[in-house]
Amino acid sequence: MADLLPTTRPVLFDHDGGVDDFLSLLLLLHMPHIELLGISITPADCYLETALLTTHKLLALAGRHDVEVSGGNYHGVNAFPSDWRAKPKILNALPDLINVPTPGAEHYEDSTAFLARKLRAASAPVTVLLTGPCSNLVLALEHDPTLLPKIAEVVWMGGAVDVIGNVKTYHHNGTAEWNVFWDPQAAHKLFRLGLPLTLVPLDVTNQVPVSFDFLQQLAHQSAYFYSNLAGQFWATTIDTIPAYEYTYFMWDVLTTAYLAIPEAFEFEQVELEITPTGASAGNTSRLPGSGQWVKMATRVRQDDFFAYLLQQLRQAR
Ligand code: AGV
Ligand code: CA
Repeated sequence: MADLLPTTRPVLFDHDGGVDDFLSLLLLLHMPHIELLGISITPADCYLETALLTTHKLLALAGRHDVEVSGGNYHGVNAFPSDWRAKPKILNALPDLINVPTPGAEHYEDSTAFLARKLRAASAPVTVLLTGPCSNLVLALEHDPTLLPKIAEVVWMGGAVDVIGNVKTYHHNGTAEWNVFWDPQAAHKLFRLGLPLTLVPLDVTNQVPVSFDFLQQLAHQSAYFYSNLAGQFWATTIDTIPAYEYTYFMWDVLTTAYLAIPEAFEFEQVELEITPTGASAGNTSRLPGSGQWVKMATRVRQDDFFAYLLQQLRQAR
């Protein structure tokens, strides 16, 4: 009976090459109800060449050569710190990844053109998962607004609504989250497109820091290939602890898990706007009456989330 078959959900994934972006990719590749239509990369919290390589290596390990990958050439107005961008290169040197062959990373389709092509070709509305800045998507939609109805939902790790931001730099008041701050104008535009938008902001990601306790639990099951690999990935983030402002959180991993365990979250429908310029550029603030309606995640049941991660990472390669 066809109507009893599990339905798959088509997803386009745009990430920006950070360690937790790749942990998100690991999760996504093992979600049975997700049909991954393609991957685009934003050169924000990474250097593009490195991120292309890691993406191809993880797809190769999962036997998913069918998933197409593209690279973004657009750079936002506020670059990420170079130290952060360089950091994920270490992933390609890990023993489990270093010898995984990849296609030459020098030939890639531009991510904006790629997203437009994939949306145009989609036979059903697509969920777009963004774990970096939103520029690639906004550029694609600006260029061809007829693609708007092709989007079922945009799920974005971004923003800091009722909590302080994580941008600490000159000429800024600290109210913004980095994915929004990289290209505040693009975010401002995204929030005027009227798309169904689910936001996973710092308000909720602050509830899931990468902790030694979790990493110990994960290590107890490191006989599983992906538990071991994920443990190695997370271990590279531990030097950002304990300085509070630089604690590494499961920002993108939590956002990706929303696709599988939405019931572990609490949401609030809010009207938001984005400050496009100035000392609070990238701030996501409430604007009752005339903002963009957003489904904003406000809380997550930590135990359910961590249990889900441990369960998924027990899958055999
Ligand atoms: O602001 C969170 C976003 C997430 O998409 N990124 C990291 C995650 O991939 C930026 C970021 C904030 N603090 C950071 C970040 C840190 N200490 N190191 C690297 N990136
Ligand atoms: Ca990211």
